[in-house]
Amino acid sequence: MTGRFRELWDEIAPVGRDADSGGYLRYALTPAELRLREWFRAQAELRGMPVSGDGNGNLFAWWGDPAAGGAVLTGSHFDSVPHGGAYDGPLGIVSAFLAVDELRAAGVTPVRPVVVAAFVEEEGARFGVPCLGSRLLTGEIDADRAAGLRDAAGVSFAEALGHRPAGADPALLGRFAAFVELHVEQGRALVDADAPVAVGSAIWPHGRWRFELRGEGNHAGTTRMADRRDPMLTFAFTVLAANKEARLRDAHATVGRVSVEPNATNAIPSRVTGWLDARAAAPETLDGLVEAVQAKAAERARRDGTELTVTRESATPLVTFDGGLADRLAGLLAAPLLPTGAGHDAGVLAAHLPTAMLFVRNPTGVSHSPAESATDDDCAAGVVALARVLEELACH
Ligand code: HGY
Ligand code: MN
Ligand code: MN
Repeated sequence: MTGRFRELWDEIAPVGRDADSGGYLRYALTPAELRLREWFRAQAELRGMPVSGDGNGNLFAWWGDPAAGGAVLTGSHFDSVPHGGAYDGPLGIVSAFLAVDELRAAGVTPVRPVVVAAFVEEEGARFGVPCLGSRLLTGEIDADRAAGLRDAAGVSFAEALGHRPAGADPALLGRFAAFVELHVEQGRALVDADAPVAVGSAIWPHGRWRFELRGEGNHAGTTRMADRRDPMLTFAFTVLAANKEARLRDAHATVGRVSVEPNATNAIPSRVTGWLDARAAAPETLDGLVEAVQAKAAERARRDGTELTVTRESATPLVTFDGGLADRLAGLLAAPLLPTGAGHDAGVLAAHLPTAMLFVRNPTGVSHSPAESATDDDCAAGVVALARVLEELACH
């Protein structure tokens, strides 16, 4: 299996890879991701698996009758964060096709369809809302709101998709009996546990908040410090407050994205916009963290004479995966159960059908970075584990 994994992996590894950073630029519905979607269709065709869409940009390759119910869905996403790792997303799709091959080679014929999915815009790196495809399929985001989301160049999701997204598809969703997403681990728990594969137990509640700070643009050289209303000052304080409040709560807070207007070395900014990514093991901890950061930012804005607007752009509640299914798969695979702070399409679908996750060991533990890694042997172990899970769920 290791050789077959490497052979298939090498087909997509160069797609969207930045030569300088070694990271990936695979934004949803851009040329790199579109090439991966074509690769998906070709792989499905090679296996005689008809591909259908849901009108939202998600793709589904069917092993079995697309009209039949009780299907077992697996797969993940192709899109990446800017200069992201190779495995976050694509590993789940490549592994799904190889797991189908594994079952067929063993002469297994499922009694219900097995479906490989590629969800669109899981990272939210282009249109700002993570898990956009799975939220559309499940009706967790309004199709008109999704249609109007715009990328940095002002292109709307509907324009990129080529049409208004279809939105919720309860009939399609109702044909799935379970969803299993295999994903590279985004941490080092499996390294510490010395295990190649784990079963997901939960996803931390998390969300994204946009902090818009407005002040008075002015000349850097002629404006006295006492006369300034500098939003960068309030923003810098907010970032430090987020860091401190997260540490006090053993939570996670990140400000990794900021935009400055006019963004000139010799001009005091008129506006600074920063995005807070906040996550915590418990909902009340997350709420307390975000409230504290907002309060500190507002208090500092008053001192700086700047104006603050905070907008929640996305939120994912605590996801506890189907306990019966997680325990059953952990027993089947003799694998540990593992919570994660990372969001996934599985976290969205978990509210709509029995859902499980498999994690594959990442020796560096690093993700959303070119340093993300996984060994071919562990990826092969992931495929074998996924094949066993699909057989367990689709053959009985
Ligand atoms: O941000 C996340 O947790 C996921 O990688 N989209
Ligand atoms: Mn990711
Ligand atoms: Mn992912």
